[in-house]
Amino acid sequence: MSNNNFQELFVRYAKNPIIITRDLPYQANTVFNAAAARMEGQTILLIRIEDRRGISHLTVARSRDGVSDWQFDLQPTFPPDPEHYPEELWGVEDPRITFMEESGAFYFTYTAYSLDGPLVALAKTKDFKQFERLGAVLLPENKDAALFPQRINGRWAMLHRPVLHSGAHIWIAFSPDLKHWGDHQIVMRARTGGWWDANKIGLSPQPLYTPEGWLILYHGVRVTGGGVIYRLGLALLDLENPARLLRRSQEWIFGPMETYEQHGDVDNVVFPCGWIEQGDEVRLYYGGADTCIAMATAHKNDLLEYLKHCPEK
Ligand code: BMA
Repeated sequence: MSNNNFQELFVRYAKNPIIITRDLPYQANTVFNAAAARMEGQTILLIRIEDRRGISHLTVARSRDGVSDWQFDLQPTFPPDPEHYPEELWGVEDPRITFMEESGAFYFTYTAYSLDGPLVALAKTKDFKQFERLGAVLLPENKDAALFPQRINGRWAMLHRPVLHSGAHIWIAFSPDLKHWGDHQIVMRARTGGWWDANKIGLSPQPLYTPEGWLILYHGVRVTGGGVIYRLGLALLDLENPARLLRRSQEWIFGPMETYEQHGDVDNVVFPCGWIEQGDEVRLYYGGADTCIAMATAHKNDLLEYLKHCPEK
């Protein structure tokens, strides 16, 4: 008998991928990396669509059950606006939504692809119909940012991922007003050498509150002779001081295994930008091979239990 029946923490939805380019109401190159939120009994995905020029925009998709019958906005919901925001010259990408309890509004970070490289921009909405831009908040080269849902010791906090001489690591920044960010500190470094998360890591979806700490899912980018592989690991940050890393998985817990994750515009990529909680279940929405959107579920308690057995840091 095979003993090869390891239980995965995240279980793929049987009918993945849940959204492909042909589902869209207009022509495009690909649909992928989507942010996720729940609003008025619906799952909202803010999906990244790359048009046939190569420029990305964001479009809203709504579904009651979060896996089928998606209603798409008929035109790009959040197109780049380089006339007023020059940093959006080559598109807007990879949003991460955080519902801010204090203002009852959804804020989302996104990557603005500027002439000088990708940078972190911020926008706000209450209904996913009208949007207010807060502009560029962090200089290039920086991406993979997401806000925490509440003030921490009086200040807003955001994880982000600048690219530096030593590699690409996850940092934290603080702000009194969501506009001006400072007090930058490294939270988690990319490992080195042969590790799956050597040299380049980045935050995946927004941080999730748990009584035991902020639950973090991050991607590691392994460079191989055959190209790069994007895989995911877990970490836990201190609730009161999220600059403090409590636990970090050694092994990756989710990686490209299915055809729709292994083959596409960019092979071997799983890239989540959003997850939502429904009871104890966490639903993870991720881009597969930069070409489709897929979903996988896990139990929050299983993720925390797994982390308890991971080393401190
Ligand atoms: C990253 C981002 C993601 C993309 C990934 C794999 O740097 O650009 O949007 O999914 O690369 O191509």
